Amino acid sequence: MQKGRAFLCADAHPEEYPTVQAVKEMGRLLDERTGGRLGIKIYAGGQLGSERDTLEITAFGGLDMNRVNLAPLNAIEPMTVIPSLPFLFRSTAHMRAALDGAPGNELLASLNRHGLVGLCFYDSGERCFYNTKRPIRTPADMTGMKIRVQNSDLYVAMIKALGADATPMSLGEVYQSLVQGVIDGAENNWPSYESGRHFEAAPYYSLTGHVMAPEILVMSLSRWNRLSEEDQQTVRQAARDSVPFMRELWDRRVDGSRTRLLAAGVEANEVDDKNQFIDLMRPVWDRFVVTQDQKRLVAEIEAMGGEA
Ligand code: GTR
Repeated sequence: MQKGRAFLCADAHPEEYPTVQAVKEMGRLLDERTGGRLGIKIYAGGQLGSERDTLEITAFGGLDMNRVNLAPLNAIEPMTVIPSLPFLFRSTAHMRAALDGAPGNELLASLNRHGLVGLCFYDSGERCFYNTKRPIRTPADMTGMKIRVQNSDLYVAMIKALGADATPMSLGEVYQSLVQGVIDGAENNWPSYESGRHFEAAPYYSLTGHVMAPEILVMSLSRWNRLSEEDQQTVRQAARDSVPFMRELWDRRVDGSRTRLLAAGVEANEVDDKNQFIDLMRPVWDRFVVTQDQKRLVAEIEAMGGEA
């Protein structure tokens, strides 16, 4: 069968990162299931630009696919703030149940009105604070700290609620900014903290686990509309089938990153009382959950079981 042009996909992470490997697996499945007619070529390591920029290009049809975090979508589609709300998910099982179920499907579909097709969610674990100065045990330890956040008003509000200063910037700028003291810290999961080498400059990792927002794989709606219905089904199914593959890689990678970083001298600490963080951060929900649809979806997710 004739080989078609592979879908071009961007990812901010390096080649070996689980998100990149998962999209490659999806490409392998597409290739296998269409006799080589469909496939994916992935540009890893942020070589095509920041998540915010590549998302815009994808929405305009200049790029076929993009694997991003939900944060840069927050300004585009208000429903995407929901899985990013601090302390929404009670556990990994709860997060997975919500995203695999009706709430996840509704969120994926909400992107259609913005020139994007949501294909699937990938895990991103728990985001925690890390910094160059000291262990964060209480919110007071963060007073006045300059914390890098993703380009999302919700994240800016979360940091302000803790009494720290938020500095939005793209992932690619974080390492240099930590080294040069432009920022004091940032927040992310263990694998990103490792792969960006942020731990070298910011060795204090404090286990706040304040956000469990997933990653998302999106496709350009204009590219999608040029596929036959059968190919659309094949693409959707291959994306879905790459999720369990990713979760397995992810769980192993979180353990691996944690073990390697602790051995490399990272000082990880539990916070004194998570409720102090919850009490300060939870009120930002009221500012970002305003529409009836958002409120309904939050209630739906909160009512779900899934805590294993
Ligand atoms: C990572 C995520 C990236 C990016 C990054 C960031 O956890 O996988 O897509 O959003 O965080 O903080 O910019």
